[in-house]
Amino acid sequence: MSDTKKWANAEDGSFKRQVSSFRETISPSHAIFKPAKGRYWLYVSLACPWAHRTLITRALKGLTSVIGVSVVHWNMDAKGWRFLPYSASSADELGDVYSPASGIACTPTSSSVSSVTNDSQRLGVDGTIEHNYHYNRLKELYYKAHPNYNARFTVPVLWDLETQTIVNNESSEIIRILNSGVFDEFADPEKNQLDLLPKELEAQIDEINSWVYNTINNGVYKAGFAESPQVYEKEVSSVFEHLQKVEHILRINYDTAVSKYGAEGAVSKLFLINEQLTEADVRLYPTIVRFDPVYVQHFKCNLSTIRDGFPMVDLWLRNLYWNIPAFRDTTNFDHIKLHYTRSHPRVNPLGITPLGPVPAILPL
Ligand SMILES: N[C@@H](CCC(=O)N[C@@H](CS)C(=O)NCC(=O)O)C(=O)O
Repeated sequence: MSDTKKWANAEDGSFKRQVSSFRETISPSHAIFKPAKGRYWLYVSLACPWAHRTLITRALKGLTSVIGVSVVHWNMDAKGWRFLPYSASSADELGDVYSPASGIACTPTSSSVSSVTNDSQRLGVDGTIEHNYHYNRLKELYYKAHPNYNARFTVPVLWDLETQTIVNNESSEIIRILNSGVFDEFADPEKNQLDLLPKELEAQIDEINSWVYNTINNGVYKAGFAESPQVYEKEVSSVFEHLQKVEHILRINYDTAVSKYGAEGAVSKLFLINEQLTEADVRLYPTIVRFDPVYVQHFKCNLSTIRDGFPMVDLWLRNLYWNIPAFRDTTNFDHIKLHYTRSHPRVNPLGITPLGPVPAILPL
């Protein structure tokens, strides 16, 4: 739904996120959902930070040829997410469903983004068709899975093509399924060794995820959708307080890495935990990469930009984006900017998309 009123608690003006409904897993011992190549499908928005986690994890784990992807149009209108219309000619240009972002090029923002209209239908640019049933709307998949479904029609969706239902629509669980190793035998052998959630770091990762989710990932939404100045001020202060906490963690890790590898070598070792890429980085990145292009102005998180106020967070961001293809190849600044600025009429009634920042992300 594009109307943010539906999200908010009317009494105190604060934003409450709905709990996801489909919570199954995939494993060899599961009665229904067994691992297999080509059996599962992801439905995502390139704008949505929760869906972005799943695309990054799929690419990092070498699963792009195992799980296909369809991408919704960036504009979420009053009826929710939609796909590009199917036609015989669109079928000839299906796009590469096994690429990191389903064949949609992920480049820095195009300068003409502000003049793109909400009904733009550029196949493989504004989105893809729905490849499996040629549906027009994401909600049709939810109704196919559950004819009486009565909650929100959210992305990401992990779909089972065999039983034609939703396995899971909670991104934090989808990324754990993808990381769990159940698809390793089908994965790109160069990537299937990576474990984003090593047992010995699990408690530390969970601890970071918990405050990062509440105060940063969801914090920017609580600030941006607040319906009273008091709630807004409380939430935006908390966002920046916790960005400072991230800055502090990364500063310590960076100084340690500099003492071992020198200033240049340290950059590629910069992660939230030790010198290791983990789920904690994957879950923080989608929010930070959207921060300067969108959250600063659209959600009024403007006490500072990342690039001006948080040098370590910015360096961490640029390392992930420029040095690890799974992050860059799934980051589409056009979808990110167009989606937020055109899909929240209560926040931005005229739907004018700001031109900056230029560039959307600084070079390394
Ligand atoms: N808990 C879900 C949240 C997903 C979510 O809120 N997705 C938003 C896009 S960023 C959505 O699809 N909203 C559609 C709607 O609420 O109508 C997850 O992390 O997977």
